[in-house]
Amino acid sequence: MMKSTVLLGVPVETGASQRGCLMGPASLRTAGLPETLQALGWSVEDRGDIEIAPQENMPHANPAVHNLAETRAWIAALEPAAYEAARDSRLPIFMGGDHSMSAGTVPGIARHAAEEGRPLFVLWLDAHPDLHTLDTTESGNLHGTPVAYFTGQEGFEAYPALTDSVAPEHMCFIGIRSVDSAEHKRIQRLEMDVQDMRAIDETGVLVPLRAFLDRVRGANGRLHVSFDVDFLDPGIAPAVGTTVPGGATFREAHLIMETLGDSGLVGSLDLVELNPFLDERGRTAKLLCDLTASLFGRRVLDRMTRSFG
Ligand code: B3U
Ligand code: MN
Ligand code: MN
Repeated sequence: MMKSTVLLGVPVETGASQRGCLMGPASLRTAGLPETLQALGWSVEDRGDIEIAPQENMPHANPAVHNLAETRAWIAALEPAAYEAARDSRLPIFMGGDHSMSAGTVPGIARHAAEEGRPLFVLWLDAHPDLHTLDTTESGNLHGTPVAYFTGQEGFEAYPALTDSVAPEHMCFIGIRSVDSAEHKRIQRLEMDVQDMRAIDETGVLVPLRAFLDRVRGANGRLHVSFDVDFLDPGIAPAVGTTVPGGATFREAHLIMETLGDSGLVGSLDLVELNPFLDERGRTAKLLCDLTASLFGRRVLDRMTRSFG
């Protein structure tokens, strides 16, 4: 199990506002993700891409909601696949694909964590909190719903029944800078740990990150990291359909990934919302690959840490 990873491609784009995330897994492979991890001493098992069968249209009371049947099918396919990837490797990577896929990967990881008797914590690196229910989403783009679903909020009768949820107090969001009013109310009601860009400007990224990692360690928790490309500033990561100005810098992002790697607490990773159709000569895919390398132990110089044995 030591330094073993399973890669799983999730070519889903029906949750996003624009097409193109379908090509995300291929782009990450082309950027050399498997070889990069191997060069860092990891054994890599690429399980290829998950597929779902064609779906019949499934209407919803909220007329904005679209591609509901596809999302439901992706969740149903991903929950067991994520569970198995976590059971079989130290740190599986789910290569998206739009962020609706986390409605499948996180519950699968949560089931595995529950079997281990450990609470699951989730770090959400994103411009958006993705905290809509099917009733509150205005765009109807279902990549805006995974967190509300896997934290067990009401209004998800149309999604598969949730076996294992994530406690709202086990969430931490960093990079948030685009919040709809229904999401804002939910953040306040659930008292979630949400670090917006102002917080990062005031304290730097390490203060909230270390506080969260201390909570995970203190609870003997397992940590899932969900990395949305729009967490990054559009100037360094153009390949995403929902760019929001003022994102994380190159150095902030690497520092976060290095700190996460040093902690030894991360048990699984989503790389989501990469839209290669919008990329410039592969630069966003390559950046994601390098950020993943930082999480998996690549360092410029050694430090007194030993995260992966
Ligand atoms: N909250 C908006 C915008 C959004 C963009 N990307 C995500 N959300 N994940 C919405 O459409 O739900
Ligand atoms: Mn997102
Ligand atoms: Mn986002």
